[in-house]
Parts: sequence; structure tokens; C-alpha cells
Amino acid sequence: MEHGVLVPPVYSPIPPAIHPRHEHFDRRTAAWAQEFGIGSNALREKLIGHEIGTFAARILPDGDEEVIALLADFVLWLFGVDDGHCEEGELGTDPKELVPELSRLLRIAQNPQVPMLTDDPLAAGLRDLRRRMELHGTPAQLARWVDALREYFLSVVWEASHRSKGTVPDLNDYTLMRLYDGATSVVMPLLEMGRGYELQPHERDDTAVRAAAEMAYFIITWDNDLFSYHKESRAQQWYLNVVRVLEHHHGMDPAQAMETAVAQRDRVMCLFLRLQARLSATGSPQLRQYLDSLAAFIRAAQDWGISSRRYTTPEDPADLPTAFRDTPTDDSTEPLDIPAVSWWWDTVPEGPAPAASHRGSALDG
Ligand code: 3E9
Ligand code: MG
Ligand code: MG
Ligand code: MG
Ligand code: MG
Ligand code: MG
Repeated sequence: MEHGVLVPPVYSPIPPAIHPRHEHFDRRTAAWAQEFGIGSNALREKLIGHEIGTFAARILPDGDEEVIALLADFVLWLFGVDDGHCEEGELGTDPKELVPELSRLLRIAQNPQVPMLTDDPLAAGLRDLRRRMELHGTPAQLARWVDALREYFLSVVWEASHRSKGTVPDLNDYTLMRLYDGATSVVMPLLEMGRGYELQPHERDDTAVRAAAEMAYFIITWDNDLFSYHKESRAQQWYLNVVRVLEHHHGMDPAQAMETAVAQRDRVMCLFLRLQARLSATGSPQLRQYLDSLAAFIRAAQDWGISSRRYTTPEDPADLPTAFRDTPTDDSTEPLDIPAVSWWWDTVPEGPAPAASHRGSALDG
């Protein structure tokens, strides 16, 4: 491997799970991508080989099959935007042109009937995704999906600004950007749809519950940064991941940066588990499902991340782990020195979780 950096097995205390028809979802998503012509021919050929249906089958192992297929198509569509427009396309180095294009797509997500972008395959695909989402989601869930798409778009414009200048954000800015540019928050409404429930706003928007979701986004994207480091660093173009940020701003070599990133995600994982236990003890059944789905999403991204051809790149093999470890490399309960997220630690008091007694009443502020 070009940089000689070994990605170690990462701490994964969450059990794996997969919907038994995962190969069916791979085939279905390939057909969808062909039908709508997502991406250039070359990008589409790559994406349909990345087992994205299997990824969705891991995220929603007991989910509604139509929603698993919808999630898979949406993730493939997101890669159509993230790879096609942002990382490999011309708009990705031109934030001022990226803004209007993403804003037009956002309008399609919000009002799919508008006669805009009528010849655009990504817009056609998005119309189809929106139509299918209406069959499975509530109006509030659809509205949150549009809002989350907006926050993803905002963050990729920020990223494009760095790409256009060839700069690397510092760790705090990178963390804030990465909470959204991994498109993790935009997947959340589908997790509810896939299991047929709706989390009420007073629980979802509770500060501690939002912290739990953000911790999941952090773990998923830090893991992605480890597993995609080979793919990204060998591509002969500007790239951004936490390893690069730590090398650039903290004077680390790639191995030290990798070790530091692993310690960061381990500390957040330990915190997530403690918070999940606390919130599950007092929250509604819907909140427990939501927290379970966050955990399943984390584990799904790990299992898919070490096995998908997207990251193993067989033509120039990555040195990825084939297993996980059951202890953290760093179990410190100290907050990370990242101001944007150090408040997460305030949501989890030290000590054991309360007994599971006062269900449905104990969440506020
Ligand atoms: C991820 O970051 C970019 C998203 C658009 C990928 C779509 C995937 C999801 C919505 C689910 C979350 C899963 C993750 C983050 C794997 P990046 O670093 O551009 O992804 P890459 O695959 O290129 O490393
Ligand atoms: Mg169904
Ligand atoms: Mg990206
Ligand atoms: Mg990428
Ligand atoms: Mg809300
Ligand atoms: Mg990546």
C-alpha cells in the first residue's frame, strides 16, 4: 500500500446483522441505477459493483423490504452526487457553481412536480426516491429528510471551498463539516420508515438524543476515513479525511494519525454506549428503536466498509482489517479536545445508568 499504513481492526461492540435477501437488494439497486442513468457510465459501473444493497440490508436487517431497496437506491444516488459532482466532477472545485445546482436538486426533493432539471438523471432519480418515500414516511419525516439533505449540501459546499483552494481545515472545522458531509443525518428518516415508527420531536430534538445521533455520525465517518484512506490517498487528487487533517495540522505521520483517529473514535464509541444505556432506560419504545438503529447503522458501515470493493480496491488492494476487536484502544472518559463536540460528554453523567423504570417521562433539556 502506497503509504504503508495498516488499518488496524477497530473496536466494535455492536453485533453484526444482515437482511437475508441482501444479494437481491444489490441486483435491485443496480437495475435502478441503470434505469435512471445515475452518474456517468464509468461511475455507474463502479457504483453497482459496490454492494450498496448489502450495505442497506445491514443498516435495516429487519426492515421493510421496500424501504431497504429505497435506502439502497438513495445511498447509490448520494454517491452519484458525492463522487459525481463533488469529488470527481467539475462542480466540486467550484463552490459558487455547486450551490445553485444543489439548490435546484433540493427543490426537486421538496416539490418533485416542479418542471425543473427535466433532462437530469440525478433529478429524475431524486423524484423517484421522493415518490417512494411518500409511501412509507409521514409528512414530518419527509420534511426532515429535505432538511437533512440541505445540511448535507451545505457541508459539501464547505468541503468544495477547501478543494478549490487546496486547503485542509483544522480538526474542529473538519469535525463539524464531517458530521454532515458523510450524509449520515440524511439517512436517519429512512431508518424510522424501515421499521414503521416515528420518533416524536420532543425526544429526537432532546439535546442528549441529538448528541447520540451525532456520536453515531462521528463514529461512522471516522471509520469511513480509516477504511477509505487507501482509496482516497492514492487517487492523485486533493482529498480530505481525518488522517490528512491530523497529518497536516498536528505534524503526525500517517501511522500516528491513524492511531490518533482510532483513539478518538474509540472514546466516542465508549461514550455512545453509555449514553445509549441511559437513554434506553428512560425513553419511549420508539426512542429505544431509534438508538438500536443508530447502533445498527454504525455496525453496518463497519461490515460494509471493510468488505466492499469500493474500499478494498482489488486492482490495487488496500490493507484493510478482516475482523474487529472487542476492547477500545482508549477508554478515557475525558472529552475530546474538539470544541464543536466536547459538550457531548456533558450529556452523560459518570456512573451507572438508571434502572429501567420511569419509561417515557424522563427526557428533557
Ligand atoms: C461519505 O463520505 C459520502 C456519502 C455521500 C456516502 C453515502 C453513504 C451514506 C449516506 C451512508 C453513510 C456511510 C458512509 C459515510 C460510508 P466519503 O468519505 O466521501 O465516502 P467514501 O466512500 O468516498 O470514502
Ligand atoms: Mg412493504
Ligand atoms: Mg465525500
Ligand atoms: Mg468520497
Ligand atoms: Mg427536528
Ligand atoms: Mg471516505
